[in-house]
Amino acid sequence: MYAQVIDSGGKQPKRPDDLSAEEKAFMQRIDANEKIEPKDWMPEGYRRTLIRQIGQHAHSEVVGQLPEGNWITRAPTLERKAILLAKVQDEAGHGLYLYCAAETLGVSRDDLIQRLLAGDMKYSSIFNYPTLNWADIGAVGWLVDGAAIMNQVALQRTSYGPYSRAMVRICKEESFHQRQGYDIMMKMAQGTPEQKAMAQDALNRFWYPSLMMFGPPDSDSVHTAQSMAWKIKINTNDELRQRFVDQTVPQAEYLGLTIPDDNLRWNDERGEYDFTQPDWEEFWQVINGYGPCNRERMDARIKAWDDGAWFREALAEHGKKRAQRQAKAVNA
Ligand code: BYC
Repeated sequence: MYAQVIDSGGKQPKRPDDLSAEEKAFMQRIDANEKIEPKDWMPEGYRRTLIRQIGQHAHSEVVGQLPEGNWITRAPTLERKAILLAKVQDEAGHGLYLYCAAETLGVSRDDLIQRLLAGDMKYSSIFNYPTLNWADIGAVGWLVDGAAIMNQVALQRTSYGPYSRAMVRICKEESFHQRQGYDIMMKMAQGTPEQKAMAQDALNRFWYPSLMMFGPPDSDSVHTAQSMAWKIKINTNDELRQRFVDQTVPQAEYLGLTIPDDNLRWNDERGEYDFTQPDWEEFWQVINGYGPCNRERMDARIKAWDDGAWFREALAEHGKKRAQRQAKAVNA
């Protein structure tokens, strides 16, 4: 059984009879849960899908530094500032692990970055929403990192070795990030009535954008069926979204905050929560460049790339000179 049947609006995997001998051997390895390594044969579509997903994941980590970085200078205490600084640095590190994993597929980091800056590659929709006050930093850690972990824990079992190993390390750090966000929310929720209102307002604004992080409904997902057949994705978008809701509702209750969804209720029969879907029209607008902060985020990344030009040139010159010196020493 090579291809799983999934209710996906998108591309369907090839039927077993249509696979070439190489593709059949590849699918047998996938079905046996073997990891695929960089030098192994892989279908071109598998390579392309990984470059797309890992590249977009890397970009998300790097762009994701912007909404939180915005609050480093305004953190309420020295301790909160140090914690936030460490978290934002971790995100840069996650970007680097992921760019390295993508590079094993034969694409350079520069190329991926150029594709992002040209608007040809995406990054997570969530980072196109603003962080307006300190409670938002709590909500980002709790909900955004919480959603990211839900997705990434599953991705630890992804079929491509370098991506899977990057995920193991990233997940360890993300769970610290999620807890620091929840800790901020707890302080705010137990603070003055004004602070509790700020925490509630942050939850109101970040709830639906967090649900959108898991991607469109399965019925509109272009890539899920093929990505699951290749075990690049382990779960569908809707499965992970449901898990996230089920995990987060009791956490909100513990904080004494209300999830902004009048239809949210436990469904005894299904053993999970019923909830209102996000506004999918808004999701498509945001990923197509028309969210509240898309322009600002891209301008910041373009500026960072341009400002770093002198350093990249100096590094390349230094490398050349070092190689020349080494060649001279060898020939002497
Ligand atoms: N945002 O067929 P589908 C973090 C696109 S960062 C934007 O379901 P797929 C953090 C999708 O790319 C964590 N675009 O796609 C960092 C596709 O368009 P293209 C980020 C989205 O790939 C700093 C189209 O919609 N995590 O933790 O099967 C601070 C159709 O979708 C989104 C990852 O990147 C979206 N939300 O499934 C704090 C996880 N959703 O490419 C925290 C890795 C969909 O055809 N990625 N699209 O033009 C994945 O697991 C999958 O790529 C997704 C989408 C579940 C996101």
